[in-house]
Amino acid sequence: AGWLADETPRLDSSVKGSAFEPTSPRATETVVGPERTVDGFAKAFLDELNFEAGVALKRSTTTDQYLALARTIRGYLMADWLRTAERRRQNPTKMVGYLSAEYLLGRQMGNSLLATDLGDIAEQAMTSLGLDFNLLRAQEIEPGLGNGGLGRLAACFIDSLASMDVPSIGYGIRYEYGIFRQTFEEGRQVEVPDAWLSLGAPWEFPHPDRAVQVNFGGTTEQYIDGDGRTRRRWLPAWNVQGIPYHYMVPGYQNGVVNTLRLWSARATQEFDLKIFNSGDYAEAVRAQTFAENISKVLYPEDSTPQGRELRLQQQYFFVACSLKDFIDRTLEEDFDLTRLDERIIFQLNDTHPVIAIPEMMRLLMDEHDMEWAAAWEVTSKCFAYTCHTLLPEALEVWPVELMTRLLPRHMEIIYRINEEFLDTVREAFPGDELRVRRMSVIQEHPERAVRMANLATVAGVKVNGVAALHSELLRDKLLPDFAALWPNKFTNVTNGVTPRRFIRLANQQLSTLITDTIGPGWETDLERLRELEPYADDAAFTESFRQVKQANKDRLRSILSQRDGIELPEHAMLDVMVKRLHEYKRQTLKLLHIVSMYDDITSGRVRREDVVPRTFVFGAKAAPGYFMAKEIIFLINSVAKTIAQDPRVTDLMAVAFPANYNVTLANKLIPAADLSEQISLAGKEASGTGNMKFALNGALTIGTDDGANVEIRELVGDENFFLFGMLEPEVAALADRGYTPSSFYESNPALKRAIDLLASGHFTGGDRSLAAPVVDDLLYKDRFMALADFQSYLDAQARVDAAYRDVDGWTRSAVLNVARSGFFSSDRSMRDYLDRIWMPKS
Ligand code: HBZ
Repeated sequence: AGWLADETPRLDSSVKGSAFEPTSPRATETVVGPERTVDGFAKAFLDELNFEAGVALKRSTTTDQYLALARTIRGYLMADWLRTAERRRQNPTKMVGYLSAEYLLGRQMGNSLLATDLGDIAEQAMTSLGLDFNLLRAQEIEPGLGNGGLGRLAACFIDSLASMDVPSIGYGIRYEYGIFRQTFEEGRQVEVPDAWLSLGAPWEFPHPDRAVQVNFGGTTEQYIDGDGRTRRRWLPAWNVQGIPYHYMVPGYQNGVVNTLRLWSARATQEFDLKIFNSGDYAEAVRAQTFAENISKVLYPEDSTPQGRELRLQQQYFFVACSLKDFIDRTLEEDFDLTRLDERIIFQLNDTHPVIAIPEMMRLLMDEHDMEWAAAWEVTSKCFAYTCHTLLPEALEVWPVELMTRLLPRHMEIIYRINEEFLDTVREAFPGDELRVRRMSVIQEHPERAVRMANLATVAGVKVNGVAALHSELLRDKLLPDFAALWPNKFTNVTNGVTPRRFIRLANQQLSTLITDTIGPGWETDLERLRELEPYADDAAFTESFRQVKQANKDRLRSILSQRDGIELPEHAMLDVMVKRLHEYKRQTLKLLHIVSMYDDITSGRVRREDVVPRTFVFGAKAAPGYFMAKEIIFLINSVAKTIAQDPRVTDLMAVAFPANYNVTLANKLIPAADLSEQISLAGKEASGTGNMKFALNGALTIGTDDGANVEIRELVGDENFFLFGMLEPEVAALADRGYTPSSFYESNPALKRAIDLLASGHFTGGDRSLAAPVVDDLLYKDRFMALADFQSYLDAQARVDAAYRDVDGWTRSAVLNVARSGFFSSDRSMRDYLDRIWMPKS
């Protein structure tokens, strides 16, 4: 990347005084949206179609109509958006800056209609124009700018912050390609690029006029400033521009619209021109492509960071844009930066944005003339860090060599932060050099590298895990040395999900039933679901509740039939496992249960009339480079196919694996589920959030004592939750003793039969080698102890069958799951962040 090496370094990367600065306004404007009537909506829609898109209704395509509909809805949010922004400018208070490399937003149209309460008007307006409203809604490609739980959590959080009117802004990356589209070819995952912008992007507002420059590479040097002080500065080698794209984040029917600001990379124009003028047109275009690669694609690895240069470029890119945006444009002009913490707290969504810490130091010192001590004083009050994992291999480390090459000034700053930090450690624990090495921000082996979690913990005001158990293990097992030094830095905020998208939008019938029963308002006060408890024994209510579940199942059957050509039986327990494909989540354990059930039926070991018919649904994407995860997908598809073709079992079991599980599909699947599978090895799933969505939609959980399952079980009650498996301390003890999976195989006949049948090639067209990668791993490694938990899982599944046969008992439990899960609203999570991290009282 030396193509800018001979460019004169530009230390001043600000574009102040550009077109961004508003010219002094004279008129006071009142922004009024279109009229909230069917005619008003229809007129606004036609205006969009005719005057913005330049298309006549009778010549318009479905895409034209979808785009015009989206822009029309957007128009209704505009006045609230401008008013929210102005109100915040007039009354500057401390803000939350949510820094996240991922936002898994899901479709925008339904959510915008819900926020504005325009659903009925919009539908009638479309009908009045002879258009199919639902067909138009189905055109939207969801922005899949995230991998899984972490990205979806960010989306839930900004929804809650807007619904609670918390002054906040989300910062992230506008990937041109989001999470890949998953297809199956002969049962194997094939990834297709997600061209989510291809139809046009009606929900975003590009602001190329507000570009921010971001520097990379080069060297640093010492110099004497005008006051005779010795200082250091960065002489970068190349740069790109960040173009902000604004997205509306509407609160739920409260007149608040916050902003999500996503950055897109462009080549720096002056630079292009320079090469262009030198006559090398091809080189100019190449340079442009190079720059734009930075925001081109979301990395689809969700737990094994590959340490790729482009990934670090992405992280620094969006963080540098965001900090600059906040300081130069959001903060009042001439604000005293030594008091920055009175205006902002940046929440770091995992380690991905942690490079923001040295960047803030650099900005304050190199660009705002602050001394180290003052800069550190304020920087160490402006960030808080959320950890989302417990797997050591998931913690990001960046090789010093790479960091020095890409961000030399930041590397210097990190060294100094570390030096001062290690002095503190030595003072607190004299003579304990082993501890010093463990805690250092720099690891020495296997290569010198920056430990981003350590950096975040050193600089952050707080460090939090995402469920009670996880926060405990984070403090006591992952970062115990830090907890010994700073016990009060560690806290917990249990995750939550937005009830707007995951109940109101996803499950309209349940929402209506709830509102009819306890009245409106529960959508923003989810603990009110408790008021449903007495109805768990009310015959009329439980009958309606069952009907809602059945209607959701019927809808799912028709969706899967249309979408994937999967035909599901009408009456069967719907048993669902949807989440990223990961060994620790143990989709293989689910598969062993299915194979075992199949074997029991086909071998006549159980009587057919004793079998509770089940439909198993999987949804899971595997990271493209994760070999074992892809083999597991292949094996699930192989089992599904064999079962579908075996007349001995088709009336009793079916396995569906619709491709490309995403937020849109989750919204159809979760409301239909009877049973929610949350079966990770205890101590490995930080929280889970799917588990919360299922409980809130009246599915019962079969789960381990892991992540937020623990809290779900505590709240809904043991008798309404199917617990199985080792507890975390038992897992740790077994690992210490030495785990031998084959001993479980040898000593458990049911397990042996299931594994032997898988290994036999029965599900893989007689080819044993096709099942071997998964089977051999289970028998000889089984890092996540699926075999050790197998019997306990089978026993719990037997309890599930028995419970399901008791229709009234099951419905009662399902109702109680809904009634007692209000705690899992992301509104509550936001209150906890406010109380414990962002605005603590003391
Ligand atoms: O974050 C998940 C946890 O596995 C899950 O337990 C938790 O509920 C959820 C929200 O806190 N973690 C992720 O989803 N992680 C990622 O998606 C990821 C993405 C890129 C990475 C690393 C992890 O480089």
